[in-house]
Amino acid sequence: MTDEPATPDSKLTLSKRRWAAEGKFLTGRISRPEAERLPPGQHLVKNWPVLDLGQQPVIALESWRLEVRGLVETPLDLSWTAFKALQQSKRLTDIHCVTTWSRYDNRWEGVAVRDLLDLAMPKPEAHYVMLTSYDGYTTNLPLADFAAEDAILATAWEGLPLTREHGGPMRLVVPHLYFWKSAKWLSRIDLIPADRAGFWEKNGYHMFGDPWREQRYSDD
Ligand SMILES: Nc1nc2c(c(=O)[nH]1)N[C@H]1C(S)=C(S)[C@@H](COP(=O)(O)O)O[C@H]1N2
Ligand SMILES: [Mo]
Repeated sequence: MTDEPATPDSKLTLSKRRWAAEGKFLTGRISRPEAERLPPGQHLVKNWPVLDLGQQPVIALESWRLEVRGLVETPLDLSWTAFKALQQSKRLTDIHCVTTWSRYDNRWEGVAVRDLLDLAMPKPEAHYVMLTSYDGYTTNLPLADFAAEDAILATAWEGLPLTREHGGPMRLVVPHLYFWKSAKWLSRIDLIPADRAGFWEKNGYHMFGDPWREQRYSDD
């Protein structure tokens, strides 16, 4: 947060100051020794498996929208053009899927979650997010983890547009949680006061899903 807004008491400044004061958005910043890079019970793959509910929606860029709603100062309803006009960022991250495969060093491009949240400005009572996708998929996570420094709304992988099977035109990537939290074909982000279960979370998966604590199922 090096860019200081011109007006010192703008809503943006207030919002950022509040996040800093609450220590928000810090929990996802993780640097681990190389020996702990692979979470317990995981094995490395070189390919990139496809996993979803079996229905891969076709979304024309002209009709694509991303909505940010709920406990925010500024609800957003972005077209593809508006989304691509936002600050573009790159991230290099690992993937850890609950089905035990991990994949190192994925190069993503897109919009950093933090940059989107800076526009929407979460209210103080926003503590969780519910994500909804074009295939009807939902998943939940704490706002602080959604806003992790390396979380990105990705439109490209390894320099190429994200393919439809992997969630194109845009998917979320939250590297420090199991990959089921990384919604493909994301269409809507709801900021909510308390945790609610998404699709897999209702079906026995863990509410948080930390790979290093092997939080695979709700009783783990
Ligand atoms: N919209 C949507 N997102 C989704 C899913 C899904 O079924 N629908 N599956 C999740 C699961 S369980 C995993 S492991 C990853 C798989 O992403 P990939 O197919 O790109 O490997 O997407 C996650 N995001
Ligand atoms: Mo998964």
